[in-house]
Amino acid sequence: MEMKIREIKTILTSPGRNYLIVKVTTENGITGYGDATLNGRELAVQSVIDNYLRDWLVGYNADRITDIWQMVFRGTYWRGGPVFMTALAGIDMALWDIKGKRAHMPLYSLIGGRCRDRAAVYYHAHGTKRDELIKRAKEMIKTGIKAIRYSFDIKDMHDQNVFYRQPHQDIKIKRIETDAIKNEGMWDSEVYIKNLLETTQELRNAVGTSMELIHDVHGRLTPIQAARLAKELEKYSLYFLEDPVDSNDKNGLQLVRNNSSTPIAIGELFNTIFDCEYILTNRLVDYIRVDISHFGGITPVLQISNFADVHSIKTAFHGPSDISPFAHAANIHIDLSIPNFGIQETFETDAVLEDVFDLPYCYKDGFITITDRPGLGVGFNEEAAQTYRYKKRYLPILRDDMGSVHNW
Ligand code: CS2
Ligand code: MG
Repeated sequence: MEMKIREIKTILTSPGRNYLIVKVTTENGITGYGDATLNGRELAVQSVIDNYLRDWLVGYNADRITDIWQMVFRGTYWRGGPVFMTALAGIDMALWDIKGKRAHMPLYSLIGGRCRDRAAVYYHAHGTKRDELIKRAKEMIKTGIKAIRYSFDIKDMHDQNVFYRQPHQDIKIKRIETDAIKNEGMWDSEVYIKNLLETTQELRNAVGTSMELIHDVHGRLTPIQAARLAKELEKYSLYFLEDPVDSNDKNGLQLVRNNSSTPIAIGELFNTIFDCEYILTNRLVDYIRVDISHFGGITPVLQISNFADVHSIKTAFHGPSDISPFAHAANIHIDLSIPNFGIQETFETDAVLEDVFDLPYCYKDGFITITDRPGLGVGFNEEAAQTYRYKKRYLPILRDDMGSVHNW
């Protein structure tokens, strides 16, 4: 049925974190929302949608999601990249939201129906000190959480005022940091490996086998360091080790694989199916964890999930606090309806988020479920969103003790 796109609008909001939301409205007044948040580069994505995609896509039939996706992806010739794929993801999610609302069906029904009643999740557990982390993990077990991604800050052995920053923590630690623009930290891989092994041993002893443990290396090790680490970690039976090497280094990943049976997960930095194709066909990972907002949306995530399934690889989609509830909801609909779902990353929700978003999902005993509201099922209060003003932020930079830039 013909159902033309009448309007495409972007909304920036910051209830605790910055989010860029895309709103698509059809001629007959159905609205769909999608997530186009790219941490630190929200304004760049907004410009692609407002200055490029909007005028082009208004007037197209909103029902033809695959055609619109192909047109924007292939038709633009210079394809891919996080900014462009995030813009496309925002549109794609909004179109699926519209389709669901029109059909009066939740997304999971539209894409094949549920394969399971609930989806297993993992939370982030961070401690500035090791004993703090262990205390936190034990508290989490009591609340029913069954899997954590653990991280900690590391005190420098020579300078007690310096901490090595662990992946993506907003905790204030003394670094070379001065403001939101010059956000720089220090890094030493050997100090990190030593601390990680000690921490993992203590954590495993403390939680026993009652908790699955995940660690995110954030692509900070060389292949040989990562191979050594993954081998040493075997005895602690991690659920998976994430991004042990730079995601672009496929031969480096192969080296880790050849030397260890620790399960590996990768994918949050990939933007197209072509970025993952070699890794999946060669079974270099056990879990694929693409980010629905940076990978072009629901349409390609369904495609990559099927492709991974053919290679006996499960999913563990990226689900940090820096993507909005529209992306989280889309993840969960897919988690519930694909055969090869593994685990879903999530985070503890800040109450302020619910001033703007009416969440359709809820967590219980380490699992997540979603309501049967149509489309993505997320309610969005646009007026409330306007009151949380966007705050410009940059991602941090890491440097080693010579001052050279290191992967963050
Ligand atoms: C991390 C992310 O969740 C993860 O696995 O790697 O938190 C990542 O650091 C952020 O999304 C960056 O914005
Ligand atoms: Mg990660």
